[in-house]
Amino acid sequence: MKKSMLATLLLALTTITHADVVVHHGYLRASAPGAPNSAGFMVLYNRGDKEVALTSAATEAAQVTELHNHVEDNGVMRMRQVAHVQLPAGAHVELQPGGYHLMLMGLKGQLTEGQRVAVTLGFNDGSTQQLELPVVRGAPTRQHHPDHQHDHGHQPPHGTGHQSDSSAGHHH
Ligand SMILES: [Cu+2]
Repeated sequence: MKKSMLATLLLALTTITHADVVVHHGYLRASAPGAPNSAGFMVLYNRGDKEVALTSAATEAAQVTELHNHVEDNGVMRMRQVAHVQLPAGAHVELQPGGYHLMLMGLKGQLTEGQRVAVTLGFNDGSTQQLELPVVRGAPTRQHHPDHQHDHGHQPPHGTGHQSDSSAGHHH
């Protein structure tokens, strides 16, 4: 009994499993001083044979934690809150910059590299999963480049293959 508890604890230090969902590569993005928000990313692997949905996330580090996605709206990526993130059976679903993410809003303190933050995930089957995510600085982010539109008036002509016409004009 004790042995299995210890094994569970040791397992918990690396990967915590519940509801057949395994979480890999989880982290929270370090925040700038005074910044109100941060985001969390991870890979969720549903190793079960039933679809599961991630329906909530919570952490003491922020007032509110929402599930967000990025959607393209007229060429501009915008964040939208989503009610759930579907995890099909056998699938890896990535929460990553520019896509699904945990949105931490109203940070109670700056998130600095090296911290570890407890995060609780909730699933649609009523189960929850406790994570302890490291805070990482300089994680890959998708930059929002200002849209640089090239002028459309100078598109190179296409399809003007020069036919070499050796008949050199029509003779009457
Ligand atoms: Cu967001």
